Amino acid sequence: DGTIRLADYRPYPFEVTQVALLFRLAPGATRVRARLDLVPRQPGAPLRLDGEELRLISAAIDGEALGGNDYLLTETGLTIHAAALPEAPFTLETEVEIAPEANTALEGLYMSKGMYCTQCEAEGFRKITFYPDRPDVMAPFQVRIEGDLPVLLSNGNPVAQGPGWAEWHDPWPKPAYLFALVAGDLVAHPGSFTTASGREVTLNIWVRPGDEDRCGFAMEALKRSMRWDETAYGREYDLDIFNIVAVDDFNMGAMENKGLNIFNSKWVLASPETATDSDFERIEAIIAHEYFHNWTGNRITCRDWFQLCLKEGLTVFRDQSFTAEMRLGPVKRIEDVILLRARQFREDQGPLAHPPRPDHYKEINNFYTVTVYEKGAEIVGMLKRLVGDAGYRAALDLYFDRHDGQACTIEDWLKVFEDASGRDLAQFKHWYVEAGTPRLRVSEDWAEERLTLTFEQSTPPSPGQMEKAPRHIPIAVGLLSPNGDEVVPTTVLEMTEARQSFCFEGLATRPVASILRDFSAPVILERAQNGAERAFLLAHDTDPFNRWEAGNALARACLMEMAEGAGPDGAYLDALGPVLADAALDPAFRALCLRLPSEDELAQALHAAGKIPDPDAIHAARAALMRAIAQRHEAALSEIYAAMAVPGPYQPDAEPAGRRALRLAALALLSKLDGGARARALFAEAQNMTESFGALSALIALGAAEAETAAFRTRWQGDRLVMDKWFMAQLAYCPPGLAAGLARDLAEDPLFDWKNPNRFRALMGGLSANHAGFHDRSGAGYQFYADWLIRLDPVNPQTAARMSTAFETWRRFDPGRQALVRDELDRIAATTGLSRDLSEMVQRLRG
Ligand code: HT7
Ligand code: ZN
Repeated sequence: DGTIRLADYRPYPFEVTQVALLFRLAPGATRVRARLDLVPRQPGAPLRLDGEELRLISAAIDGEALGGNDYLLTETGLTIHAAALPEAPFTLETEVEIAPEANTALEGLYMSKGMYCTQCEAEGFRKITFYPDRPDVMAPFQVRIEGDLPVLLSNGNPVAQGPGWAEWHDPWPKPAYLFALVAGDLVAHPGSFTTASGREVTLNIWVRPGDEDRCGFAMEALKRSMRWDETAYGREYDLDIFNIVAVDDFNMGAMENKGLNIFNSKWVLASPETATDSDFERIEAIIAHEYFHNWTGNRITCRDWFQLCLKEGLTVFRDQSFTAEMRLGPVKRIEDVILLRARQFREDQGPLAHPPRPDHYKEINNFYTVTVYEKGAEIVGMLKRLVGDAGYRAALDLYFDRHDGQACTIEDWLKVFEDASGRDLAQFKHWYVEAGTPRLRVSEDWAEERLTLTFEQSTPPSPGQMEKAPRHIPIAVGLLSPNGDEVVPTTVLEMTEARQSFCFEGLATRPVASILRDFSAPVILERAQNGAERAFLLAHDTDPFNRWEAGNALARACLMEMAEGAGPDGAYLDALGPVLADAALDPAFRALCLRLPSEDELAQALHAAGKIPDPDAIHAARAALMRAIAQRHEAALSEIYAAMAVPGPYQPDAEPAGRRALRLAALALLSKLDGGARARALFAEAQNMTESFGALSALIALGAAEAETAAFRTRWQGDRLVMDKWFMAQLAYCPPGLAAGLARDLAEDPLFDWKNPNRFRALMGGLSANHAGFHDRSGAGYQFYADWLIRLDPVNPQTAARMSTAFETWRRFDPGRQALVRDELDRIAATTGLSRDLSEMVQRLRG
C-alpha cells in the first residue's frame, strides 16, 4: 500500500564517488546532464535510480549508449539491469528535460517570479535528474549552469564564471537533498566573516532588486550565528563563501542547502516599518537554525528519513539555546514551552500522533512535524540535563569526531552519549520511539521534618502503540520556605519506574515544592494544588519558568471554570497585582504573565479533563476574563501603557521589544474598557510595524477596525509580506461569528494569490487560528477550509497536506461538530486524483 518501513532499510549497493551536473536553463525545457562515478558494492545488484516527471533524452555507461533492453523506465525511476553494468567502477551519463515553469508544487527545480530555484529536501532531487535520492548516498558535486541570467549560484565554492555561465564545486560529500541551484536577476547584500582560525568567508544575501535595504538584520544575525557555533560548539564554517537567497514562493521557512541556504523571503527581509518584534526574533532564529545545520545535518546527516529528528531536533535545540543567549533566556524558554504545549501536545493527543522517530510513513513530507522538531529538541534538552553541561559538550565533541562525513541514526547519537558519559540510555530511548505525552502525577507527604514526593507516570495509547513502558524522566525540583527563601536549590530527580518516591530530609518547616523547573521534561504534570499555593509560587518561585507556570495554571483553572458558567476567580485577579506592580520584573516576563492560555489550549485542557469543549463558551470566557482583568487593574495597566512607551528610533533588541510586548498586552486588555480609543490613537501615530499591527489586532478583536483595516491595505497593498499580515489578522482576531463569511470575502480579494504558499497560509491559517470561528457550529468554517484544500492539492500537495492538520482536534468536540468534520474529511478523501500527501493525511485524520 505504499508504506515505507524503517525495518526495510538496506544500504545502497553502489558508492557514488563524484557527481557532475550541467544545467541548460530554459523555463519550459531545461536540460540536465548528469555524470555519476559509481563503484559497485554488491556484485549482481541492478542500479536503481529515482526519477519523477523527467523526460529521458539519453543514458550511457562508460560512453556507450544504453539499449532499450538494458534498463526499465517507470514513473518513479530508472533501473539499469545488472547484466548491463560493469563489475568495476564505471561512469553513468544521463540527459533529461524538465519544465521548471510548470512546477507549481515548489519541489525540485521551479520558478518564482522569474527566478529559478530548487527545493530538494526531502525527495525533490529526483525531479531534477535520475539519482539515488536518499540521504545515505553522499558525494562531492560539481555543477555548471548555463542560462541568460546575471546571477547563477550553486553549492560550494565558485570555480569560474563568464557571461551566461558559472561553475561551482562543493568538496564536502553531501546527499542530494542538500543540492541547490538559484538563477535570476538578483542583488546581493554583501558581508564577510573571519573564522576563529583566521579564514575569510564571503557572505551574501541575495534578493530581488528593491529588497536589498531589508537584509541588514539577517546579515548581522548570520554573523552572530557563525560566531556562536564556534564558541558554544567549536564548529567553524568550512567553505570560502556562504550564500543566502530569499524567494517569495516557498513551502516552508528555509532550507539548509550546503553553502547556499534558500529562505522564504518572510524569514529574511525585515525593516522596522514592515516587520514586527516577533518577526525579527524569528528571523534571527531561522538564520541561526539553517546555519547550524551546516554541522548538524550537513557534515553529519541522516541515514534515512526516519532519522529526521537526529538533525532537526538537535538543530532546533541549538537554535533555541542560541536565542536564549542572544535574548532573555527564561522568556525564550517560556515561549518555547507555550509553543510545545499548544502544538506538539495537541499533535500527541490526536490522530496524527507519532514518535519523534517514526517507523513507517507513506509521504515523508508529512513528517516535518512539531513532534520531530520541537519534541526532538526537548529530548536533546533532557539528555543535556542528565549528563550535565560538560558531559553534553564531551558527547557533542565525540559526535563530531566520530561521525563527521557520515549518515547516522538515533542509535549512533545515543551511543555517543553513552560512551562519553558512561551512562546506560536504553530506557531513555523510549522518548524517541514512542508517541504520546506522559502524564506525571505527583503527591506530597510531610512527616518528621521530611518531605516525600511520590510520582506516578503513564503514557496514553497512540495510533499503533497501545502499551507504553515507563520513561526515564528528569524532574528538576526546588523547595521554598514559607517566606520564599530557597531551602533546597534545583535538584534533578531521575524517575525510571512507573511509581517512585523521593525524600528531602532535615527540613525545619514544611516547604513549598517547585516541581518540573524550567520544564525539565515534556510531560503533563498533574498536581492537586490550591490557588493559594499557586499564588505563592507566582510571587516567590526563584525558577522563572515555574513562576510563570504558577500564574498560567491559575489562569487556566479560572478559564476552565468560566467556560462552564462560573465567574472570574478573584484570587487569580488578586495574584496578578504584585506581578504588574513589580518593576524589577522584566517587561517581557510580565507580558507573558498577562497572556492568557489560547482557546485551543483551553479546549485541549477541557478535553483532557474528560469534558466536551464548547468553542463559543471558551471564547466568551476568555473575553470575559480579559475584561475582568482590565477592570480590576485598570490603573496599573494604564500606568504600564504610559511607562512602557519606547522613545527614539526603533531597535529590534530584546529590551525594547519586551517593553513593547508589555505595552501591547496592556493595550489589548484596556481596549475592552475604552472601546479601542487608545488602540486607534496608537495606530494613527505608530512608527513601526510592531505597534501598528498590535493596535490593528486589538481593534479587529473589538470588531471595530473597518477604517484602520482599509487604511492599512491602502498603505501596504504593494508589500507582499505586510499584506500577508493583513489577511491573517482580520481572520485570526475577528469576532468568531464573522470569520467564515469574512474568509469567503477575502478569498475574492484580487490580492489573494492562492498559489503563493505564504498568502494561502495567511488566509487559511488566520481562519483556523480563530478557534470559535473555525469550529462554528454551522460547519461553514470547515466547509470553506476543505474546499480550498481540495483546490490547492493538485497545485501544491505539500502545502495542502500540511494545512490539513487544522482538522486534527475534531474528536474533542460534540457529535454535531464531529459529524461535520467527518463529512468534510470524507469529501476530501473521495476527491479523484488526490495527492499521496493529502490522502495520507486525511486517512490518518479520519483515524
Ligand atoms: N530542513 C528543511 C526542511 C524542509 C523543507 C524546507 C523547505 C521546503 C520543503 C521542505 N521540506 C523539508 C528546513 C529546516 O528544518 O531547516
Ligand atoms: Zn532544520
